[in-house]
Amino acid sequence: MLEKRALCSGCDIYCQVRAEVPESGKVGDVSVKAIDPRPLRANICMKGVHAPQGFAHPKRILHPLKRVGARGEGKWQEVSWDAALDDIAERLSKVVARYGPEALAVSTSQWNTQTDNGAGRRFMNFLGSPNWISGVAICAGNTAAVNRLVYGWYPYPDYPNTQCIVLFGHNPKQHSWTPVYNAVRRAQQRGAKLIVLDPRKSENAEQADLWLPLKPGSDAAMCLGWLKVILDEELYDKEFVAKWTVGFDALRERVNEFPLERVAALTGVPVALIQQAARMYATSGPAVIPWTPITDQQRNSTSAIRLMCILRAICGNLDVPGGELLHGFHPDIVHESELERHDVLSDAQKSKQLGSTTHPLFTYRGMAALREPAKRVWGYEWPNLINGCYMANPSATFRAMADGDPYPVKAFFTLGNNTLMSFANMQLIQRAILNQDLVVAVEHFRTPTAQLADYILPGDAWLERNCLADGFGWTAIYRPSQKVVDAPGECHSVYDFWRDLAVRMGLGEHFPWESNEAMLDHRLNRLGMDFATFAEKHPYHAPPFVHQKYRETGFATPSGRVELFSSVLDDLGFDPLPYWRDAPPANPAFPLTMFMGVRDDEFFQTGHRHIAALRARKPDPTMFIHAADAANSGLAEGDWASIITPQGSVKLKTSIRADMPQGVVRVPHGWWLPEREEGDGTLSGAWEFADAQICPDDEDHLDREQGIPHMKGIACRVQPFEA
Ligand SMILES: Nc1nc2c(c(=O)[nH]1)N[C@H]1C(S)=C(S)[C@@H](COP(=O)(O)OP(=O)(O)OC[C@H]3O[C@@H](n4cnc5c(=O)[nH]c(N)nc54)[C@H](O)[C@@H]3O)O[C@H]1N2
Ligand SMILES: Nc1nc2c(c(=O)[nH]1)N[C@H]1C(S)=C(S)[C@@H](COP(=O)(O)OP(=O)(O)OC[C@H]3O[C@@H](n4cnc5c(=O)[nH]c(N)nc54)[C@H](O)[C@@H]3O)O[C@H]1N2
Ligand code: SF4
Ligand SMILES: [Mo]
Repeated sequence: MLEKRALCSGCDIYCQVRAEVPESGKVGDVSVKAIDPRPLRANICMKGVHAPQGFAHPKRILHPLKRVGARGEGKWQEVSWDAALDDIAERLSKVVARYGPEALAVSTSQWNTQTDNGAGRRFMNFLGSPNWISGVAICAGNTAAVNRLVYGWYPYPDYPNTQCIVLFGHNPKQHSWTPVYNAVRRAQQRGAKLIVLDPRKSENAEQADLWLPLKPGSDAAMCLGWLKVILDEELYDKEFVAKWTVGFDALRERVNEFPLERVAALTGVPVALIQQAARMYATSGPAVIPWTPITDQQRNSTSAIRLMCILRAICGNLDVPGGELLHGFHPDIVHESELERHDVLSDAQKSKQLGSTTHPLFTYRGMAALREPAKRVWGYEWPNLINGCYMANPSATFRAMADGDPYPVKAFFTLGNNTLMSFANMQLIQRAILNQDLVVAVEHFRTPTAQLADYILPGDAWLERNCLADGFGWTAIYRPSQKVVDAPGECHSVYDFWRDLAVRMGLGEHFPWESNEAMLDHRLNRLGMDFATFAEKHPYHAPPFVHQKYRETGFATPSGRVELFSSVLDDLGFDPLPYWRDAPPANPAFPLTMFMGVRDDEFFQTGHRHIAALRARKPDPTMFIHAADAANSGLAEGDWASIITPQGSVKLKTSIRADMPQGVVRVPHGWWLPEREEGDGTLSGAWEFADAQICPDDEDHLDREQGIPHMKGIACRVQPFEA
């Protein structure tokens, strides 16, 4: 049986798997297996194994659909790919002529479509629109941007050599981010320490050397506490601090505002445990603080992420074996940042990027001071790590779409992103989409977002395309994914979408690569190989790794050092030091606190609920609650409940759990019912179950610098559901 090596994009960790090519040539007959089946080396989860059934589902869209009824009514007509793109180009041209190119906004997932190759941003840059948003605004992309402020790149943990791992909430499981789960377990088997900070006794907390049950949303305060211990007890790397940092004295002064008693009150964790953990991190290294989505989604996000950067740096963990490594670019492979061509978008258009004035951190304006340093150290001005460095602000973009403020946005493309349900304030997002002259979704299914579109274009799937992946620009390690079967019907790659549209918009000269494969060949030409040869020969390809490169080049920050005191934030008018910002005053009408999270093993985000074998394991959306809170709210196990915030309410089933602390409720992300027919006004259940309708995005719930929503600790109340 012929086998191919593919990268599963069922989630954003991209396991490399084996796929047997079926005689039928049909995706539903592909068998997907782990490359190395040994325990703790089998990088595969049930979503990878069941992916073929998902792609062969009868509801998959195989031909472009044009809306013929009202938005959301569920009336569609099949049209050809060419007819759809001709009409889209004509209507986009009208929007651009009337309102300017900035009236196009795009939202993508960026990881699940795999074949972007920088083409989306390239299209927008040549067209003239800065208004690109993505799920990466609240997942890893924003972390990457904040890390660049501190030391100029986003470091990657050296799991095989580390002696201590700190998980701030992050909770990889056997069926959630399996390779990271395996890497953490193997490090523990070697004797590495594990510290877990989580309000809940999570799966990782159960296996940790230390568990700190902090209050939701208090991670930044906890980091300030750790710094207090580490500075007071002189546990930091003095030589590194003296030679390679700026702002240490100012940082010390700020940290002194956080005596441990204050930190204990803010976090709910006893002083002795804070001390023990800080000492363990600082003394049992080399240590890693792997990326965590938890602090990507908090009111104090920028501070929390910077504080983790500062801990890494001053404890001597940057770019050393067993610590966290600054990869830089692969010198011989054309990276996506280069293909995106941020240089061609004029300064005037860049300055129109939505959110630039209010929450600028990851916008063009926020990142501008890092251009020259990036060029100096990494040889290129525009490193777009995790695609997160030059984004518009999502909330500002939805406001412009809905209300024309500060200017109208009238065309919206969503690619591999269930936009309606994937940010905060779903009420606003629906208004925003309904107010558009043109909405295009590139999708597999008629998701709640796609149901509001004018066109749904059928996307190909990971078993049906070739791709080249480098951890979204995070690492210099490239891995190929080989196409196993042909895409069915008229399913196309997102590269095809951008290129075919560019040609129709008069931008064809900027897309000389006629197919995704031609683009991949171009990206590899400096290696002297085409994609097919590369994919046969190299399960992965990486340049030799050099540690502590900063000794030669300095760091890619304005000062060339690790900026404990951020010159960039200072120039933008923000507090240049990490700080703590309290939650809004308590409201007795909302006595509990909820967080979004604890990913369902069976599904990735808003997807996968159409796959029968997975859905059978988890048929309903479920909230976790402590027994006493359930009893006080009149709820028993299995009861349907309403979870209500000032923003809205959702319906979830009650699960009484011993791992939940009293006062805290877990809300699952991304529920809708793909089996429910369209047109009943609920968008297939999204308006009953999707968490985005209870997440607010007012200023109290947005991080100041980035403007991303607080999802870890929102005041709520819970009551039995009444129809
Ligand atoms: N309210 C709220 N918002 C959130 C979160 C939350 O917890 N609450 N979580 C955030 C986080 S951590 C993340 S990572 C993001 C994730 O946001 P997204 O990356 O948008 O993830 P999904 O919800 O899986 O939506 C992906 C969509 O792409 C489609 N799709 C899958 N594969 C392909 C493909 O190969 N081609 C095409 N064309 N389409 C494909 C799927 O059918 C699905 O509808 O959401 C963020 N947004
Ligand atoms: N099966 C499956 N796997 C997935 C995904 C999926 O949808 N399904 N999604 C993938 C994606 S995109 C992401 S981003 C990751 C997310 O996965 P994780 O990184 O594991 O994050 P969550 O599952 O959201 O929450 C993890 C823990 O955070 C704790 N927590 C809640 N609030 C706080 C807080 O304020 N501070 C701290 N320190 N802890 C808190 C929760 O109790 C929970 O145990 O999972 C990835 N893996
Ligand atoms: S963890 Fe599962 S869904 Fe994610 S890439 Fe691996 S096999 Fe695919
Ligand atoms: Mo995520």
